[in-house]
Amino acid sequence: MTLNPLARNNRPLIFHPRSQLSMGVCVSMRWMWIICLALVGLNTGGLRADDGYRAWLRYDPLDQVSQRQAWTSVVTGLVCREDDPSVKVALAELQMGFSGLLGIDPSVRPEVSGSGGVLIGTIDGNPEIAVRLRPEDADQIGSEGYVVRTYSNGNGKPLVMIAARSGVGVLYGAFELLRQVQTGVYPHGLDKVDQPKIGLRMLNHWDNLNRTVERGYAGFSLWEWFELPDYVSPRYHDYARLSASVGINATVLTNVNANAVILTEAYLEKVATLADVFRPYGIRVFLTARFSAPMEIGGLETADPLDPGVAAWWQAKVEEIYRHVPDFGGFLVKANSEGQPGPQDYGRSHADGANMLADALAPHGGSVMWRAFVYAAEIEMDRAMQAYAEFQPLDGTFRPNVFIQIKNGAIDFMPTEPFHPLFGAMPKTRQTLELQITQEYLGASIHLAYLAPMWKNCLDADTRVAGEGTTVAKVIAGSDADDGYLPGAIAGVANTGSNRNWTGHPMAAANWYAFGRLAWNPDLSSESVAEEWVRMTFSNDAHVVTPIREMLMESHPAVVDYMMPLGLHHIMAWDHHYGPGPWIDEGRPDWTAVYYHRANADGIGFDRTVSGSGAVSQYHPDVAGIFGDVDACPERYLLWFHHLPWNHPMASGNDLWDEMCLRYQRGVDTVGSWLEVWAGLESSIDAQQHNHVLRLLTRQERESRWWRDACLSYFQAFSKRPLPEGVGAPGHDLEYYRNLRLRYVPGTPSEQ
Ligand code: GCW
Repeated sequence: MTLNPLARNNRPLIFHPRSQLSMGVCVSMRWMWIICLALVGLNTGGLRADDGYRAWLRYDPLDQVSQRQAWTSVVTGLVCREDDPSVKVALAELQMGFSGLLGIDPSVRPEVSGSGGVLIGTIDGNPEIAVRLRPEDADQIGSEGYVVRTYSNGNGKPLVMIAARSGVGVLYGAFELLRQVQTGVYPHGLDKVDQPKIGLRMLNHWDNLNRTVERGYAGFSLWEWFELPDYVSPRYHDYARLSASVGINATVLTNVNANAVILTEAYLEKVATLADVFRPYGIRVFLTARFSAPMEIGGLETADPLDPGVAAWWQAKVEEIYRHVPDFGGFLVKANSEGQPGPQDYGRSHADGANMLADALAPHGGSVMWRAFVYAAEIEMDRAMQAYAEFQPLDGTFRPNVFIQIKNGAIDFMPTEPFHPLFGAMPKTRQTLELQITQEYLGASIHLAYLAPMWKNCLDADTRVAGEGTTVAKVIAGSDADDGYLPGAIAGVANTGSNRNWTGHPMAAANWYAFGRLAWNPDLSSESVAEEWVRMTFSNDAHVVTPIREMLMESHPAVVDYMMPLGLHHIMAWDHHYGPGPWIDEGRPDWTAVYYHRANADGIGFDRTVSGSGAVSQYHPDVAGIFGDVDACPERYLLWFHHLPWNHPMASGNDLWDEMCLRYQRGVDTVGSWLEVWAGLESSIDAQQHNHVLRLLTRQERESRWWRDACLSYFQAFSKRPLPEGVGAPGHDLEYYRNLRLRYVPGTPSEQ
């Protein structure tokens, strides 16, 4: 079999990011490689121009000569005899990767020979693989996992094998092998057997059909709906490659604030084209379903889920979708939330609505992701308690193909939030953890905030619901055990857009990367994931890896410090959510800031203990005991659960007011310290990337002071206390900060 990925139509441009050269003009890989090496050797920074398009799949020549030689002597060819579409893209990726990393153009041959090489394929598709596997391997790789192992090939020439049960497992194995090479590993002794811990690993795009992206900060939507289905942008392939490289296996193309037009025939043809591109990469397409679609595009008088005509309409619609997309994943639904239509419009329950759609999808193998993000201003109950109150009693009433999709916390993707009490509290229902990769409340694509540590706080949180160790990660992963949780899913609201570098902030790509890696294995540490990303994106040089990894690790705590320390939440500006707005007190109460911080002359914080709103009682008693006890409550959630006097003594020895001020200052100082660190990397990082990040960090430092000054000026009016020593004085009075008005912040729905 010959497979030349460079000759395919619509091939991504990814291999030549430095220029706009298409694959067609890439005649001599060897020459290009030599030129690349020369440029790296010159190391003048200015000569190189990396626009970030390749993200972490850069495949630049390995800088360690001994490592390059070691791999070059192993990759003497690619051994593959399968025609499976996923195996083919794996092969193409390996060719592309090795061409770039090693400067070789390995040929493909059908059989293992004495000269070593990389053997790639499925267990059933190639007997040469089956004979090499260890008996225990097959049990450890499931349907999507892989074995990546180096064997001695008898005559001293090592053979690397990538084996899996499925084509997509082979693809994941290929990406794993390339990751190993990219991060500085040598071939000798390589032995990795792995499979994902969570079955469904999804991106959720909040992309509108006019290509604006709700809370999207990296340009317009990736999906060029008007050009589709005729023109198929090469970016779709590269999106799929990048996503598959971290194990993402599903994507919801459209905004949860849904438009029924996506379900019309003309759009389904476009969706089918995207699904065709994504399929070989193991990515299934889902769509958002607007609950009132039967009325809006179906001409029905009602969307009542118990109306047989409505159910029949959805059934027919689903059949139509499957004619276009045979492996369609299903629907994601935001119903009766923030003005979206839903079953409650007809006096029906969330289960009635979800089950009606689930019944339509079940015969085709599709699922419903039904969001639990519901709250209403008319309800007196603490907003943090409303989703639990609505959904928990419905446990056991949902069809097996319904997943309840729950945000990591009970309010809304705040900079820090305790885990949502629904996790583990619905043992008869599949649950999806929804994280936000896009930085709606964390500085959009302007501020550096590496989110893995925040996500880990949720994934590792011990719900205790089924005994100690019942972490959120375990709940959503589920198990086959009879008394175990049903396998669930994980979803991340995407931070990608039409910007050349995908995510706006060059460092925000780390969040796309980390989401996938943690979805694959929530047990990975944030730090190890950060390190992988830095190595793949920038360099294996310790002088680059260590400082950038440290910056990443410091970033989320720093942003929390200068925005909303000690469990403060929802004190951001109205509507666009970008800057500070602790003074917001108009409009529906649960959209104000004062509802949440409750600052007054006595103190600050939301009392959610049993003597307050009682929200702690929605957790397992052990957890409620911790959160509800002011002395046991982790400080990062203190004001989430407690209203405390300004002079409340803190662990540091400071009182609450001083501690709060010092946290704001600490955040500012941390960002300030990065400016120096980053400046020191100038000669080691591509000039374009370096300058872009430098500009953003400079703005972040300025805006961290804006947050500090605006919030402390506001809270000081209640505390009536001076700023402690070491805390910078605000440059303006409170009125100035209150009157600052930002216009046209990207991603703001009211301005789109
Ligand atoms: O965080 C809020 C956002 C809305 C979003 C909503 C949701 C898609 O401000 O823009 O709408 O959450 O998650 O549904």
